[in-house]
Amino acid sequence: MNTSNYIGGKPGVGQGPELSVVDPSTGTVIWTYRSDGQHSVEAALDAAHDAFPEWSRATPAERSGILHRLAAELDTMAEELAQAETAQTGKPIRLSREFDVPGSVDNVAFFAGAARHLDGHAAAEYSADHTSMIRRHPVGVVGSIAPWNYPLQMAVWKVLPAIAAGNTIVLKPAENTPLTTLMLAEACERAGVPAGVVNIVNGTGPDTGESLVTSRRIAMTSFTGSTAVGRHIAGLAAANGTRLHLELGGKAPFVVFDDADLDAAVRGAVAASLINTGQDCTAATRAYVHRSLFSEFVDGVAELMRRVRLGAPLDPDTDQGPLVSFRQRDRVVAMVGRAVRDGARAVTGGRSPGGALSSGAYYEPTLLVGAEQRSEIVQEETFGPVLAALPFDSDSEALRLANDVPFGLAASAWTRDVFRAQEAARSIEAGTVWINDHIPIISEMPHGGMKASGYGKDMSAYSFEEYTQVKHVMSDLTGRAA
Ligand code: TXE
Repeated sequence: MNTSNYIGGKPGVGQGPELSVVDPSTGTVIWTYRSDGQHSVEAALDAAHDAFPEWSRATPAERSGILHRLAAELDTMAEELAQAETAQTGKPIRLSREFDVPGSVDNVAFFAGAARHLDGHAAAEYSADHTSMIRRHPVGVVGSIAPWNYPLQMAVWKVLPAIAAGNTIVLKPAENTPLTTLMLAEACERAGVPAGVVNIVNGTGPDTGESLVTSRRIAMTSFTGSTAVGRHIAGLAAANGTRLHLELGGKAPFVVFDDADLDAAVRGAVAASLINTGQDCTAATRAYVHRSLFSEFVDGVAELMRRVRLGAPLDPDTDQGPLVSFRQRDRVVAMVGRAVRDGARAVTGGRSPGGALSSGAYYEPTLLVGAEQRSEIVQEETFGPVLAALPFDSDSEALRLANDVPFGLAASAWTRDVFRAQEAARSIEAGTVWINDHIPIISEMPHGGMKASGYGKDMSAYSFEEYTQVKHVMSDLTGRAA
């Protein structure tokens, strides 16, 4: 039986129910493991608590040195990681090689550097007779849950800021995509991350995930996943009194004003709606286009979408692979079906391809027009290669529609007018607003949402706000204190 967890620096094999990893391009089972649920969570928490005192007192230079070695170790494993990431998710190997793996390595390198910049403030005099020191402490043992869309990057986003700030962590990856997270744990071991600092437990959400987030032995939960599960976890964390960071879904608007560079907007919309087969919480899902450009935009996007090469994930010429699972594909099929029933029209796509690809979880790039603002396809996360285009007549209408959804993770505005761009950046309720681009994601950028997209930040130095707590130390300066 295969490795199912990584606890206290050692791989382990579970005894519980069997779970499998399926290649979504063929439906073939490529890996099985047994989950140990609560048992593995308890063992991982023991290891994380044992490791915490020493790791939290390591100097910034010591932690940073180890994390730099981790970045180098992951870099040497780049091709192996890319192959495994593609095998378990179906994403094109080109994306794994050019985005998932280098993005993860860069994120580790970023936090290796950031680990040396975690200063508090000294010598603040809040009273004439005292001096104060503001210390930053790690929060303790973190219990995190990651999703399946970017398994390695999500694991890195959870683990790195936590351990760079001196915490130890127990991480549960999504049950269908555990492979690269286990490889990350092996890389930690080889890089000299002390045993117990990074622990991985695999299993389902209701079993292993809930055992982790309801444990009184964690100080904090960081969760990335669906809004429904995020809200459930928020309730569990509140009952448990644990700190919480939530990155939930998105429904990013893509606003094209009448002075936009239309070619750039068309190319941008296709790239941003199809990134990772649309299984990206920042993907463009709603294009609001000024009525004067609408039909040209629709024609341009449809034309480029039709040219997208669907194919085997390992083929370097493939632009788009299958969705991560048949369940996810069926979800998209059902959602687009309801949209069409409610009056939308697929200008292109709107179906699974036939022929050789029919045995995989494929779905064609899809452009919808005619959807109502209040309809499900415009309001709810789709997580598939689907873009709905809607016309608007005035700037104020565009900005109102952009904000008229429950989510607020990411958005873009396309215009050559600096004042319009600034107004959009100010008005759109989203954690990230891109101007004349949509999708770049860089380690320095704070990533996180507003509204139903959650709160708190992944990546960037801002993530240390989640993973550290502030302590005030006040000293008498007079020697005359009572
Ligand atoms: O997510 P889940 P699913 C959205 C996207 C997608 C939808 C459903 O719209 O179509 O969610 O995907 C763990 N206690 N996103 O059902 O269930 C689970 O094991 C503790 C957006 O796969 O939220 C996995 O590790 N943990 C998102 C993780 O939660 C639980 C990325 C995410 O799975 C749990 C993924 C429980 N009760 C999906 N139930 C984004 N923000 O990028 C599940 N989990």
